[in-house]
Order: sequence, then structure tokens, then C-alpha cells
Amino acid sequence: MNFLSKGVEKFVNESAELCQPSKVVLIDGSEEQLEALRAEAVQTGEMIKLNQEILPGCYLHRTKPNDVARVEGRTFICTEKQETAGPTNNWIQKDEAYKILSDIYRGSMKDRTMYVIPYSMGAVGSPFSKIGIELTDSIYVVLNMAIMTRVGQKVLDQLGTSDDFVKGLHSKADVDPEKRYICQFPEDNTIMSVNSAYGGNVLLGKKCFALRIASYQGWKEGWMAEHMLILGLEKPNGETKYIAAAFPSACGKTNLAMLIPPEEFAKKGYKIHTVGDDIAWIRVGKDGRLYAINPENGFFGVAPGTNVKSNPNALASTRKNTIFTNVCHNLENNTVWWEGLDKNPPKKAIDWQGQPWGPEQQAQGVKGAHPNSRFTAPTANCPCLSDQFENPEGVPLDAIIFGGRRAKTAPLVYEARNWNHGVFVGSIMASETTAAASGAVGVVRRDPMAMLPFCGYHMADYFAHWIEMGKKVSHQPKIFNVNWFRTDEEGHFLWPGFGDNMRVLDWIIRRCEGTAEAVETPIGFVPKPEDINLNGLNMTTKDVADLLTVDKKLWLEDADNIEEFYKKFGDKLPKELRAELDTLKNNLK
Ligand code: GTP
Ligand code: SPV
Ligand code: MN
Repeated sequence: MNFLSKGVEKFVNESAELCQPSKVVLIDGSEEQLEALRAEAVQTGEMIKLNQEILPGCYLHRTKPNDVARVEGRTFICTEKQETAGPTNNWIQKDEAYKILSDIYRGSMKDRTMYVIPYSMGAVGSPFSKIGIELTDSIYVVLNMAIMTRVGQKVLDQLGTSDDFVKGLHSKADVDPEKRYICQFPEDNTIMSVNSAYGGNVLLGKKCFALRIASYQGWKEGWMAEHMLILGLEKPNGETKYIAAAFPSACGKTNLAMLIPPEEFAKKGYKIHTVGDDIAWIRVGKDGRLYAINPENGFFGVAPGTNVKSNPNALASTRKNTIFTNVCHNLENNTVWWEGLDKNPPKKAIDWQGQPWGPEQQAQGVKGAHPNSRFTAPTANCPCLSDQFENPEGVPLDAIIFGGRRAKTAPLVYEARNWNHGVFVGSIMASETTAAASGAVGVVRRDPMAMLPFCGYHMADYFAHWIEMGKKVSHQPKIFNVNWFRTDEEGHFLWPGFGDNMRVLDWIIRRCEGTAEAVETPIGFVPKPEDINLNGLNMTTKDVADLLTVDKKLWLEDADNIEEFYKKFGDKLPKELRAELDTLKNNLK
């Protein structure tokens, strides 16, 4: 194949030589080509066409049961030296990785087509945007990438003769979990993913590029790639404040990004506008403020728990032109269902593993949808999409929020004393693991800035980069930490969450404007309980006070655990963070 960019040409031709596909096809981005691929995928059984009256343009796909989530244990940062990848990443020396991988890729696309997907992360031509080329033997990947990113000829036109693009080679090969590798080569702008066909492992624009490779690029080039949603909060006076928030996988980013304010706020004129639900690229603007874009063009959202009450905007986003993965197939009307969609599960269905499913299986506790089943929906479907979504300059950030899933310890919300303390707060984030990655669920682990699985270089260098970025901005966003997941002794959530999280955002914005008070605690500032607006909620100021308590005993334990965690970084840990930990310990005395 011929390309204007000689780098693209070389990459495509060498990869084809290695993988030996029977055919190489360029994805031009046209609807005709995508429609033909959908028809082919339906014909081969790779996708099921759903009821086109109820769900126009929607399809269902099931992955292999061994291939349903990101695989952190098989994800590697491949660099010249291990020091570059640091203590929190799996590492393979890069030449060795290329050797291991080329043996697995050799002939892996025999009798298959290799699709060439030119894609842009960010609006085509925006100064923030970056281009990638993903080669894949999966139609499912092509169709998902066409929703999640901007694809096609227009991207090649933008690239022109330049070789400045990220190479991504994906082959599902035999979907063999023993030979599954998700490898990032940040020094070479290269991603190699093999033996998986699931989400974050294979839609290479997402976690592999927009976080792992981009975080490294950001470190070298002076910007940031973060696992953050971006939302605009419009106030009754028409002014919009922008907030970016980092929560670990399956901890509420999509839900917060699409929040519908409770009636109390809605009737006053508060609105939330979604800019992004998973990834933010952040730069310093000409005015010295931080500006963020969402580099994606779609939502790869968690299906279970999404319903008209919890997240009507997400649900509405999935009503057309959406690909569902590993949800339950409702045979009554050829639609989809998942746990938490409604109280009316289908009587006749096929579960995510392809087995018959109905009331009997449900009674036995068999799930219809996998806990990490997902929808891939175009951002354009979102009823509350921000009119700034395509703004090539991004949106200015007023606040940054960190948060995790913690039954105890972390209060509902607290505010960092300043930027460096905020970086410390992000660095000590901890959260219970979820079904978004394979492995045990519900185990508390340290997940700094929700980037543990996604930082493409040494985490201590990443912390230092955060501190440096703070020095480059003249107007630093305030930094907060939230926890929607505190529970009582029986494990019930103490905070209603979802739309009611607006009540916490309201305090956060008022803090940014200097119009709300706070109480200083050893860990930072918490609201005065009466400053959280509870109108319309069946909760008392005392309940909120309980949610805001800072239990010294638990925090002392946490401080010891942070000390342990920080030991991993040795001398490389920025002295500013060391000092913050000492301050915390002192404050707790
Ligand atoms: P990824 O796409 O994996 O990055 O996940 P995410 O961070 O976007 O999480 P998402 O919004 O999809 O929510 C994941 C799960 O958390 C769902 O089951 C939600 O129902 C639940 N959840 C989200 N927000 C809240 C909340 O405020 N309170 C409670 N209790 N649960 C929530
Ligand atoms: C996450 O796990 O954070 C996701 C889903 O957003 S995946 O694309 O699989 O990474
Ligand atoms: Mn995510």
C-alpha cells in the first residue's frame, strides 16, 4: 500500500509482511465501508444486529469468556531501561519485547484481512490532537474505533507527509490468554497488542495511546494525559465552570460527567454539560490557566447499573448507533438487558457467555450481563454534550477532583490546602478494585491519580511532573478529593450519590469562588455540614457530619500504608511529597 507518509507506508508494509494477512484494507471513514463491515460481521456471527426499530444502528458482540477486561498482569511498558518504567509498571526490555512479540505476530493474520485505521485523538487539526495508525484483524475493533475516535482519510490528509504518528499493531491471533501481551513502547511511539479482543486491550487509541503513550509524551513535552472526566457546571447566571475528575476504573466517571442535578438545583437553573467521561489531555493556555480536551469521540461505558434513574443521559446515548459488548441478549424483542437496567429482566434471553438465560438462571445467581459489560456510544448521542466538546483549545479548569471507592477513611469531600498538597492527595489515592480489570474485586490498593494501570513511565517522575505543572500555571485549579462510597456497618452506601453528587460539586464551585466556608482538619478542608445543600433529600445535617468525619485512628493507619507505598520510589520520590506526608503525620498527632 502507498501512503503520503513514508513512515505509515513502512509500518503498514512491514506489519503485513510479519502477520501475513490475505488482504490489507484502508479504513477511509465512509459510512458505506463501515456499513459493509457491519454486514460482514453479522454474517460471520461476530456481531448480532439488534431490533432496528427500538435500537437503530445497534449491535451486540460477545467476547471470549477469558477476555472480558483489561489484563494488568499482561500489560507492559517496554523501554530501553527498567528505570524509565519504574516500580509500578510491568517491564520488558524493549528489544527483547520486540523479539517475543514478532514470534507471536508471525502469520497471526493468515486468511484474515488486516485493516488500516488512521485515527485522530482530539478534533482533526486541533493543536492538542495527535494521530495514530492502528492495524487490526478485527472488524469489531474497526467499528469500535470508528465510534471512539475520528477515523479515515481526513486523518491521513491531516498527517500529510509527516511521520509523527503512533504505531499500533493489534492481532486477536488465537485469543490465547497465555500469549496475551499489551505492550507500550513510549520511546518509540509504538503499541503492540496481541491475543485479546476486548476494549481497553485493543481499542488502542484509548488507554494504550491516550494514557500510557500520551502520559510519556506529556512528560517530555510539558503537558498532561490523565484518567479524568471533564464536565461543565452551568450556574443560574449562565456562567460555566469546568471540572476534571480522576476516579479509578468503574468508580463513577461516566456517571458524574453526565450528572442530572436534583430538582432543587435544576429549577434554579443549574446544568451539567459533558465534555468527556474517561480521558483528559491538559495543557497550559496562553492566559496561564490549565485547559483540557477530551481526545475521544465516544463513550466506552459500564453497562450494569446504568438506568433511567442512575444515568438517563448515558442510557439515552446508547439508544442508537451503539455496540454492546457482553450484555444480556433479550430474545423477547431482540434488544439488550443488564443487571440494574430495570426490574423487568427478560424471561427468554442469552447471557454474556452465550448460554440460555431466564428466571431460573437468575434465581441461581447467574448474571445475564458480565459486570464489566460495556456500551460503545458516539458522544454525539449524549443529550448533555457540552457545546465546547469540539473546541480545539479545550476548556479552562477551575477544579480538579480525585476520588476512589473507599468504605471507610476518606470523607465525602475534602479540599487540599494548595497545589502541592493536592498532588499529595492524588498520589495517595486508594480504591477498591473493580471488574474493569481481571483479578480480585474489592481489594483496597493505592492508585495514584487513578493512573496506576495507565502511567507510561516512572510514577515518581510523574509525581514530579505534576509538581512542575503547578509552577507553570498562574491560576491553579483548586484540588479536592471525594468519596461517594462510604458505607455503614452493614455495607450500605451512606451517601445517595449519582445526581445528588451535585450537592458536593456545588460546595466545590463555591470554594473556588471563595463564597463557601470550610473547617480545617489534619487532612485538609472539609465543608461545614450545613454548607452541603440537603433540600429535597431525606438526610440530616448530622448524617452529613458523619460522612465528613476524619477518623484519626484510620488515618494514622493510612499514613503508615502511604509510607510503605512511598518506599517503592526510594530517593526518586519528590521531596515535596515527602514533606506533605510528614505534615499529615504531624497533624494527626
Ligand atoms: P470506567 O469506564 O471503567 O473508567 O468507569 P467509570 O469511572 O466511568 O465508572 P461509571 O460511571 O461507569 O460507574 C461504575 C459503577 O459505579 C456503576 O456500577 C455505577 O452504578 C456506580 N456508581 C457511579 N456513581 C456512583 C455514585 O455516586 N454512588 C454509587 N454508590 N455508585 C456509583
Ligand atoms: C477502564 O477500565 O478504565 C475503562 C475501560 O475505561 S477500558 O477501555 O477497558 O480500559
Ligand atoms: Mn476508564
